[in-house]
Amino acid sequence: MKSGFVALIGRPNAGKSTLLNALLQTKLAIVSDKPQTTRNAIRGIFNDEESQIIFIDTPGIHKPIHTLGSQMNKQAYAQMSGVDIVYYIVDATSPYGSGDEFVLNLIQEVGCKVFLVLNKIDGLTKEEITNVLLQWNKRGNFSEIIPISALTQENLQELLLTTKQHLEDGVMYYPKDQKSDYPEQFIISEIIREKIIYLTYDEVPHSIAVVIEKMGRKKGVLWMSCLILVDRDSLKGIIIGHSGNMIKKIGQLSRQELEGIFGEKIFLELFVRVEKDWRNKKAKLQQLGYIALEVDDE
Ligand SMILES: Nc1nc2c(ncn2[C@@H]2O[C@H](COP(=O)(O)OP(=O)(O)OP(=O)(O)O)[C@@H](O)[C@H]2O)c(=O)[nH]1
Ligand SMILES: [Mg+2]
Repeated sequence: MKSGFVALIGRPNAGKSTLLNALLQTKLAIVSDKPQTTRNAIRGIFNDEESQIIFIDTPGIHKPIHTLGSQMNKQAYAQMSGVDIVYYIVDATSPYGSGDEFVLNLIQEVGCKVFLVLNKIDGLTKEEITNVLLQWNKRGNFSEIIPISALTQENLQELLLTTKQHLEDGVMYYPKDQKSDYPEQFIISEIIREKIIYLTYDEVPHSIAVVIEKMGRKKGVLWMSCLILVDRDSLKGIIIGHSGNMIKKIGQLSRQELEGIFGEKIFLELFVRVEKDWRNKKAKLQQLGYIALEVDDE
């Protein structure tokens, strides 16, 4: 059987997490229209009769302004080595700029095959797709260039097929029925974070973190006590909202989705706490799982 590791690399908002979910046909990573949504490397394990492919979603590479941002970049860089293929995912509808050039230069240095994945082609005409393809073809050396739409799932079978053709025969790394390797608490906190990103604007989505403090079962109801961290006093009021409206909405949307995932009734308790400047505090970032313990920042 064919097996191997594929890292999904690119700038924020290129559609990496949307692609991971589409390839796995499951929501493993949260998605939003605001950049810098993904903060961790997230593994999705694809299985079929002839292959096992471990796809690794990563945070979008960007110019960091906090320690959190530089750690997110580090996580993306770390996934570029030790994999069989890097998918370099770009938004084919947005013009080429200095951010693309920066990531492209990094990508040219990786020691494995690179597929250029031109995403969001649902927004382009055939002629525009051909033009984008020709322009990108001149910019670098890619093993394959594949236009796709992660959103409409156009050309994803082609992407999978080509990927398998490039992988070697290998072993299975995970049991066949396993789709990911993160703990339950991770997806719960991510879904709550996704709802906050959806409901808030400007700096707010970037300034929050969610921690599951306690979970349990009482009288057939799964209850979760969750803490929303904000990095300054003024944001506490925004998350709570007028007469508690915002936190109520966050709770409702999160509960709806979590009940769908867990298939049972959920009671969600949300608290907000100010943790000043948490995005620049290494110990806090470690506690929140945004810095792997073995990573040395100095
Ligand atoms: N039209 C269109 N939109 C897409 C496509 N793929 C992703 N999007 C949208 O692009 C936005 C960003 O998608 P994400 O999957 O969160 O992007 P990402 O690369 O994971 O972003 P970061 O986690 O911030 O690095 C969302 O609004 C998606 O719905 C696509 O193929 N077509
Ligand atoms: Mg993402």
